[in-house]
Amino acid sequence: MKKDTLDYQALLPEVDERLKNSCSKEQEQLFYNNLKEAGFTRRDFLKWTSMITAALTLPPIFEPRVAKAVAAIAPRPTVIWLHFAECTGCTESFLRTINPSIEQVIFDTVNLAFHDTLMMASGKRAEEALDSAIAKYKGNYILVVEGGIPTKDDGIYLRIGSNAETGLHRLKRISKDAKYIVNFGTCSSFGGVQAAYPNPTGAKGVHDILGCEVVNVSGCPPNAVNMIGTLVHILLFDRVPPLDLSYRPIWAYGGRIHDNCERRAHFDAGEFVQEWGDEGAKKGWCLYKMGCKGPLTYNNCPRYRFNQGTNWPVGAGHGCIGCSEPNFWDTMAPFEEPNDKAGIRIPAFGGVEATSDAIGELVTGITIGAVGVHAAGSIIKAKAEKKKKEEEKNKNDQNNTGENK
Ligand code: FSX
Ligand code: SF4
Ligand code: F3S
Repeated sequence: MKKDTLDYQALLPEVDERLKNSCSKEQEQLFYNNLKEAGFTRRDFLKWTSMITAALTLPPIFEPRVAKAVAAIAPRPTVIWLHFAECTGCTESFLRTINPSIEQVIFDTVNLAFHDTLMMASGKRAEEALDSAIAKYKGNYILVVEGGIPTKDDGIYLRIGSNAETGLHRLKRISKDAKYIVNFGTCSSFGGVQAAYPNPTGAKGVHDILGCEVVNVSGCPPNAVNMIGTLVHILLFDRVPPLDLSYRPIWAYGGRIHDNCERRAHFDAGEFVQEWGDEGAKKGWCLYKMGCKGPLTYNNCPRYRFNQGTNWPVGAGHGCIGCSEPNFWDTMAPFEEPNDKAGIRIPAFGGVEATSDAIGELVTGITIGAVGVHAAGSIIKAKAEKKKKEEEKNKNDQNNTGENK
């Protein structure tokens, strides 16, 4: 059953027992050798361990345990990674980096029994490898799913492998004996681009088809930290992390983009980019008016970013398009216009709260000019009144003096 909390402190003895019984010195040695070969020191690994422990919102007492689990648990978890209707961007996001990443080194040490894109074998040999992995690790493998699954007309719009098996049949057959089902990407989580209106192939996400517990590591693509962190959680606790209503790990998707965005101060100050390449864009102002869906999107992109932490969409100058939300192709479009139906109140220039329609007028020169003229007019009027009062007072004083004479 889906859980939205876990008492990690109470799980500590269980974790220790598990590590005591399932770690191997040989495996640990092998792991550190692999790290070294990839150019990382133990210190690099410990820094990474602190990062991932914090990302998983675990207390620091778990840091050495995370390190131990990642390096030494044996046998390594078996992963069967299937592809359906998608662009393979999720695999790319995870594995295609200029230099090897620690995530890759860790992934190299899992028992990857099947991966359409990465494996050497093809055709019948690949299918045989898949069948033998399912038989050998029955009930014990982690099924990673990438891509949406066409369901219309019994799934005939996606056929895979030398037996031309439909994606729908393949998912049902292989998920049956999986211990965990982890969906990498918005396509396997919620259907993705192929499920966008009018969804001609009836594409769906895995949970909508199977109805059982899954973990949705959504994003188009998700970042590597969210993918590896979810696997690390399963490795350490032998259970899935607490999940939100959309089956996404709360540790990764519990925070809103908008609340962690580096441009947020500009939003609060009412400083918005008005058109691509304008002064505001050069100054890194908020992209809300250029369609940023950060206020509607839950993900940790501002913190962990992509391409080994280099950058993320908003950092690169485009708004968030809400790629980790269910049905974002339909609900978040048009991507370069604000979604006024969401009823988000945004601050106007100078931080005064206004509706997003009103701000359009407020930040134009005409309205600012009008406010300016009004303000200037008030000051002149006040000064004139003050002067008039002073003149009247002087006149009265003079009259009084004359009378006294
Ligand atoms: Fe979908 Fe992944 Fe978007 Fe692409 O495979 S989540 S289209 S980045 O690659 O599934
Ligand atoms: Fe950042 Fe977008 Fe929010 Fe602006 S609207 S602060 S760019 S997330
Ligand atoms: Fe996607 Fe928005 Fe992050 S578009 S990658 S959720 S910044």
